[in-house]
Amino acid sequence: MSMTKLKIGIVCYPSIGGSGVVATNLGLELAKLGHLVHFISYEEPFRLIKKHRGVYFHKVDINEYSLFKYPDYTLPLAVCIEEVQRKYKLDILHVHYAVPHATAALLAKRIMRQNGIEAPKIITTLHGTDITLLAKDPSLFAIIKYSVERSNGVTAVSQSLKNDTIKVLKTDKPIEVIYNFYTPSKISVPREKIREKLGIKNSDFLAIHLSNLRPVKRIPDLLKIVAKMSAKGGSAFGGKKFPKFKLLILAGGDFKNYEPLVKKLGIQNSLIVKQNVNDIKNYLNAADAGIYTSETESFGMGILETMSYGSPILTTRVGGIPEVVNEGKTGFLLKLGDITGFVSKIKLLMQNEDLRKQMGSEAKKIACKKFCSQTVVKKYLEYYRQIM
Ligand code: GMT
Repeated sequence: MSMTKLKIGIVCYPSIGGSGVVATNLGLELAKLGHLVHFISYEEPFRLIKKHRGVYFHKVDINEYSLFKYPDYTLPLAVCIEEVQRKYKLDILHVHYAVPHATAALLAKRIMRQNGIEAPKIITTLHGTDITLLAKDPSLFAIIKYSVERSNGVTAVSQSLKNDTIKVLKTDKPIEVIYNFYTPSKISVPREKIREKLGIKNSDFLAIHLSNLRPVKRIPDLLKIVAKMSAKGGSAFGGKKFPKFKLLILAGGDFKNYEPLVKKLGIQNSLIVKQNVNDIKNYLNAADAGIYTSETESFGMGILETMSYGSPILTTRVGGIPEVVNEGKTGFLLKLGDITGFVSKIKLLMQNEDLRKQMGSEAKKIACKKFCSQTVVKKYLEYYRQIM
């Protein structure tokens, strides 16, 4: 692969959703390889706080003109993209999440043509709900279809999402599948310390869930699983001398809407909720298994992050999840809403320490091989050159 250094623009949501995490980490990895990376968004992506060589940030200024009920983002984003292009002559503009990023990029390209500026190649990466939710909305369908089809290149984060896109957009646009990636970082607080801090005995079973708590994650299902696991005196084994079950939720959103259900189910003693934790890695490393009950998920970054620290995964067989979790090898895939199915698999892992350990190390191996930055960043670079 030729090593000419590229000038790459990255447009993404700076929020702590998976697409923002993937886009930011991709940019940082590209900069480490010597490419110049220009992030364009309304806020600095949260992992960019420390400065990195070859990484630049361009803030989109939004006009809060009082006449508008909703301040527009697409238009100022298009203007910002054109300004960046005029100054830095990007080779590639890689937008993450089609709405409204792909449309703003195409608008910017029209302004560039008007001003006699050579445009970058536009690559749109689909992340999930841009297709599975938003493109199904009649008020957005036509502009999403247009923007995806007019991009120079399109990628999807799973084969499942590629299939959804072809079906929902009724398109024959070529779509490249390039998975998400995650690079685990060094543990700074040992497992025992974290468990002690959480009041978890080493013999107890600590399940973990990491997400932005949006409705699609089906948190109520998660809480019903906890209720079944903590029936009969704190253990699902009739209170006999068995490990206690606890669930730790690392919340990237507000948990308070779920408090009434926690009270109703009486699971306060089996649940720990921590909001906006910074050192997620230390908590993932202290867990025994991950539980994810999503209704739909094009990939599931929380699942991959949990696997990366050696936990098997109990999750739903939806969307792209079966491409991330291997049934029986790195976790178990249950039917959506099958609470008892989840409970029986958790019990299985609680009673088989060796099985849990073996599945956990398999999960870590797959996470580091199939979804590591080296593999994925290389694929994106090959794709950039193919499109150029
Ligand atoms: O659509 C969302 O929920 C937001 C989006 C995001 O920005 O986190 O999540 C999607 O993109 C992630 C990164 O590619 C995927 O891991 C998530 O599975 C996907 N969410 C859904 O498909 C529901």
